[in-house]
Amino acid sequence: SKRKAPDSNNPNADFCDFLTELANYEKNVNRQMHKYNVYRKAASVLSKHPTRITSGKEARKLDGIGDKIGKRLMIYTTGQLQKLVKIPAAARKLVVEEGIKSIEELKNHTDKLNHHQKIGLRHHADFETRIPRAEVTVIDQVLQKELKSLDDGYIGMICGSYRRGKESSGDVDMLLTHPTFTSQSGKKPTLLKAVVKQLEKTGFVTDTISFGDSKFMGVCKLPDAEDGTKYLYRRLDLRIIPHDQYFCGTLYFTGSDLFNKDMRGKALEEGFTLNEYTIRPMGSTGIPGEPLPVESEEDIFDYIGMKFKKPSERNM
Ligand code: DCP
Ligand code: MG
Ligand code: MN
Repeated sequence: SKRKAPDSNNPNADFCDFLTELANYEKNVNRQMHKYNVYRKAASVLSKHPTRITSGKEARKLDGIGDKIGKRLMIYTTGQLQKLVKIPAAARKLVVEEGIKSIEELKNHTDKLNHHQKIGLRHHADFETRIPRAEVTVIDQVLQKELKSLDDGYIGMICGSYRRGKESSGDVDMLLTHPTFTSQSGKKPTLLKAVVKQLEKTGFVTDTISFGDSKFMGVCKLPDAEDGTKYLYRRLDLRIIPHDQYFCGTLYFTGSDLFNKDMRGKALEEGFTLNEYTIRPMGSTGIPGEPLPVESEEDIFDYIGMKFKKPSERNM
């Protein structure tokens, strides 16, 4: 991963990249969502600071940057932490507790890792490599074809950073629905199971990290292309949402996460509660009412008096 040198737009750009990297590490490897949010917030605050930060003390004066992050930033400038950031999963702990110093060494100690961490270690180099947009497009084609082969009713859309138009993605996020699955019909665990089973059968899905009734997290890989191009292993997230909740689902799953937070805040100001399933009016009692009818993402923006933003305008 490349870090930009400080530039005139953001004199702390390299610090911001570093914090974003730590944030993603906490999210993707350690699943520490709280730490992830803390780092994201710090990066965002720092990106708006007009001058180059030169000391931990100075950093700590900023809103959202505490002792720990201030210290980390200063250690980062001395280059010590740059090495540690590259090491995945339980590695940091092992580095400290067992004296294991490299990925290669760690590969001989997999007994200390759980299933999820083993997958992370096995594919750690691949997972660190961002997915070019063109490859996500090919993945989309594969997924659409397999959905169709199962049942014409499936609707699948890749959301996340890809739908926001990003030139590369950290993972692939597909949202699924099916007309026979509604909030009234109740859970249909077989619908997602059938998809994953099919994708495993074709060899496209190679690993499962976690698998619930409505959410699959795993690993996929495209078959080698005719011209010999070999693809990397990629993180794949699948979610199935009831048909009548599809647009709240696509809005949520398209993000960005910060955009979602902002929009949920605006909804609350306007007296609505918005989540990945529904938008509901908040009564004067503070108890949410019945879900409002939603026929499109535009409807959701309309309810809360917000000008519609295309996915590419949601990169916050
Ligand atoms: N999401 C959210 N809040 C979270 C996590 C996720 O609102 N804490 C939503 C918004 C994200 C979407 O889910 O855009 C997909 O999550 P990802 O972690 O895959 O994020 P992106 O796809 O946006 O970025 P990346 O390219 O890193 O995958
Ligand atoms: Mg994503
Ligand atoms: Mn994802």
